[in-house]
Amino acid sequence: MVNKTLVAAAAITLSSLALTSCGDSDASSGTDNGGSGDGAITMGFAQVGAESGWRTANTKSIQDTAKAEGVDLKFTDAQGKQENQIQAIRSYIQQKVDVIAFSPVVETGFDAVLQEAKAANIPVILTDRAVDADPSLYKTFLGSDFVVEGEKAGQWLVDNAADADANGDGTINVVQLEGTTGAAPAIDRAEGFADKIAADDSIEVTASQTGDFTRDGGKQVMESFLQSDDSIDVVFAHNDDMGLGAIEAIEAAGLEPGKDVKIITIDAVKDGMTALSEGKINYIVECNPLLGPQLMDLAQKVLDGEEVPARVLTEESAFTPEQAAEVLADRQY
Ligand code: GZL
Ligand code: ZN
Repeated sequence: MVNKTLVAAAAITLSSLALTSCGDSDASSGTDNGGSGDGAITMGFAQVGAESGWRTANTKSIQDTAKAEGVDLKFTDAQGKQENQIQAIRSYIQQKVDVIAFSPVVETGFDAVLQEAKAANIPVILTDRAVDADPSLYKTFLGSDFVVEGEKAGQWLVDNAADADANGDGTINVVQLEGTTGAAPAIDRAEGFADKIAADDSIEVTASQTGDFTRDGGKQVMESFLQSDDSIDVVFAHNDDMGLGAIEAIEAAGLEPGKDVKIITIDAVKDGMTALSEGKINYIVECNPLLGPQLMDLAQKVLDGEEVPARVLTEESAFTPEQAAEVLADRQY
């Protein structure tokens, strides 16, 4: 049986961290592996936060699928803080869940807690973002290829360079709104984008700063870019939310987003696709957040002792304004 005092102490510590947790947090109901005792899988999921439309859609997919498939899901929102994610994973180890899954807020600093999970014989599944850690510490990594996403964004700009020089000064002046510093999507999308635009030396990233994947962050950084540079042609935002914030700043500066300043973003959430269909964004590279079904399927296979691929890629596309208008109605997120 799980040691109730220990679990109670862990639960108190976690709640004092103002972590939001839902699902059945009463581990004492379980068998000695912390499971719900009726053979269902008990999964501990440590989520990054609720920073963007993508993240909330990702959370919904995981929670809805767990419910539909009878997985006993313990869920925490780390509010963007790595120490909260590590605490949550430690609490799942103490609760002896069957499997742990999480999306690492940043790439580094998870080795120790992954070692602890391995020592406790609890398999770990990475979803969405990667870690810089020994791959033997997790069973598989389910998520997008962020470098390819950055390459798709860069390639679109190279293919559309002719009308990207809005101010006609012969250079295509790009400002970049980066995702969370140290996060795999921020690092990889910047890398992929830079690789592709290198093909055209009239395209130059003249400023680049993190907006932390939030709408407000994108707006504030774009305001500062506009104050210091009146020749911006293109904004490359690592996610729709920062692109939507940039639109607010561009309009406040009396400029027309999508025309005076071209905008390229990544995610393809509903609000982004709506702005794209209105021509305020020029191109969106999709990053699929609906990882719930694949995650629960992988967890079942891992617990059945089946071999799973070390890397499972998600299917995703990219959209122009015309294409967005066609698909907007039946988008799931
Ligand atoms: C990408 C995901 C990123 C999204 C952002 O898979 O990690 O984090 O692009 C989200 O919207 O905040
Ligand atoms: Zn120009």
